[in-house]
Amino acid sequence: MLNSVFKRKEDEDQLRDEGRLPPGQSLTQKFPVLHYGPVPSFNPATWDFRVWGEVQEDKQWTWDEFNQLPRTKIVMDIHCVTRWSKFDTEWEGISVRTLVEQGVIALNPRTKHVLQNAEYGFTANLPLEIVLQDNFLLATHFNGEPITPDHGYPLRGVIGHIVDQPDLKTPYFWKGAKWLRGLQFLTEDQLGFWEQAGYHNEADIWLEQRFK
Ligand SMILES: Nc1nc2c(c(=O)[nH]1)N[C@H]1C(S)=C(S)[C@@H](COP(=O)(O)O)O[C@H]1N2
Ligand SMILES: [Mo]
Repeated sequence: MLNSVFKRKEDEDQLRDEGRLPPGQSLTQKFPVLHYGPVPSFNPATWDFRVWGEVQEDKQWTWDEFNQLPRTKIVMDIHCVTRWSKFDTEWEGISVRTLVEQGVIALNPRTKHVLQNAEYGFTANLPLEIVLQDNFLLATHFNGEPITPDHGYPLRGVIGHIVDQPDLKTPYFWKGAKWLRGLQFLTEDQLGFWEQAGYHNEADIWLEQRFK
């Protein structure tokens, strides 16, 4: 027990030395669960994923169809605004940029923003630029296993820091919506659930943009 406390501190100091610990954050070995409201149940027969708004053609996929889309794996450090950081987390799922590159999603030239739409009307907004980066994924798997119900099963947005790509903009982890059901593409920004509640719109982890 005491050993693991010292180990945590040691690991944290090392990550700080490596420049991987953003200001005001501390390392956790756990994976805390944070959200507003209840955990929704998943029915593969009725679940769908929608893409709409400023796209040339709206899309709608069943769970089976969604799982035929090309898959990507990334390793990221994730940083929660409540001050925990978790390092070297592995996510597998669907990259929005890949869908755009392969013509599965055809954006309008004026598209600038994306609103993740989740169960119970929860939303999280990001600039299109960030959604198309390597560090944003529509994730079905965490560390090789399907995401657990608490963490967003069957699908969630994830955003984090990729060590080898330090120039990618990295917002706090709340900008990934759990129980994700669709992406709404927009010309004008629209604040998400936590952003309307006073959290920072850009939410850059290095600039410590926690609240407005
Ligand atoms: N659908 C939904 N997604 C959500 C939230 C929420 O309330 N509802 N909260 C966000 C917040 S504030 C955080 S910190 C992360 C937490 O993810 P975790 O529970 O997997 O750690 O989920 C984000 N995604
Ligand atoms: Mo959060």
